Amino acid sequence: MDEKIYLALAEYGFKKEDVKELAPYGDGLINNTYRFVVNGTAYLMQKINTAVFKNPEGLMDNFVGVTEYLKKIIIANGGNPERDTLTAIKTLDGKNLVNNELGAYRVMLFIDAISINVAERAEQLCSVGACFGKFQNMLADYPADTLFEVIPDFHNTPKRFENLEKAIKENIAGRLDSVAAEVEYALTMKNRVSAVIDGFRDGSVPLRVSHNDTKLNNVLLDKETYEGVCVIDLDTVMPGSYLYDYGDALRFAGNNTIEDNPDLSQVYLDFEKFAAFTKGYFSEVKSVLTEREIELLPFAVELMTFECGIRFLTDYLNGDTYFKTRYPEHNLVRARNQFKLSQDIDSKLDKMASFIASL
Ligand code: ADP
Ligand code: GN1
Ligand code: MG
Repeated sequence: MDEKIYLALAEYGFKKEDVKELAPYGDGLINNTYRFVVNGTAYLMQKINTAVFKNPEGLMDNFVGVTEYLKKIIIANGGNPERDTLTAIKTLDGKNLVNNELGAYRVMLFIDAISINVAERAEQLCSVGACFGKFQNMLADYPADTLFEVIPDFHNTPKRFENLEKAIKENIAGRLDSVAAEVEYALTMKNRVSAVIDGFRDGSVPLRVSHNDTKLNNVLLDKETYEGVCVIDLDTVMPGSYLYDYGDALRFAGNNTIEDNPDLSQVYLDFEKFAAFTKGYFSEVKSVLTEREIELLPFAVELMTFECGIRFLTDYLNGDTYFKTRYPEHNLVRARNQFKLSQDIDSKLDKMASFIASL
């Protein structure tokens, strides 16, 4: 194990000889996560990816601000504040992270629950949808102006589109010739990418505190019941839109398969999964959504899927500098998968809207 991790752990008062079972954990695409045990208590240490998160102090201020706010609500509702949300551990000198020549590291309590990448049964997603809906509910009155904007324009799809156009023009990694079909499809979407941003501008879509990274593996599930326990990976909590969270969640959990399956015949929106998630989600947020938000829900799923596709494609063209990859074509495989999915969603928009209306 990297000696730097032990040095960072020492800043928390954890001596190397007391640290047991230290091993990499989880499969996020951004941070490096390790689980370890000290005196019978399990923790996670994360090395924060500072190429992505340029201000880890601001990020951790958000993390602590949001989790302390959530804990108050959880306690008031009779929940468990150390299981129903994350808990950051402070360093010996009272800081929320270690940030020095070793890198940026945080430690939090390990929650004894699991995360999955594909739901085996559609019904499991009802509780996941409710978990995300509840998260939005609990943060509805959070003072948004105190949140540091961790990654500006994170879900500004027109900006993401500009980044793709720049990557096409620059062709840094010399891969443009191999992605002609993907680029052709992406360009056909140009005039549809501003739906949410336009809503912010004309006031029909409210700016809300949102999570912004609502992948299925960013929610912990009870090991036995598969009920949603809590929403994790709070790095991107920022002012945004509920449409981002709903759309991104279904981009990932609504897919019949994982986001990097190269077999495109398996990639499609599983309508049962969509319906189960939406039902759970609606049970929590139905009364707070505006008419325009409800109207845009189906398209938000397509938009977030397309956006993720162009982010993978952009990273492929730029030489794989953002997302973790395990093989050279990994980002391209992901982009193709997301594009197949967004096209499939496009063909189901009416059916999705009818289902939402039925709720
Ligand atoms: P990334 O930004 O790289 O996705 P995450 O914060 O999502 O990092 O963590 C990666 C994985 O580690 C999660 O998908 C989840 O499986 C697991 N995980 C994260 N935090 C906890 C926690 N407090 N308790 C248990 N598991 C966790
Ligand atoms: C990243 O951090 P992780 O693995 O939960 C990314 C998301 C993408 C996702 C695609 C900060 O999520 O925006 O949708 O990969 N997070 C960041 O799998 O860029
Ligand atoms: Mg994650």
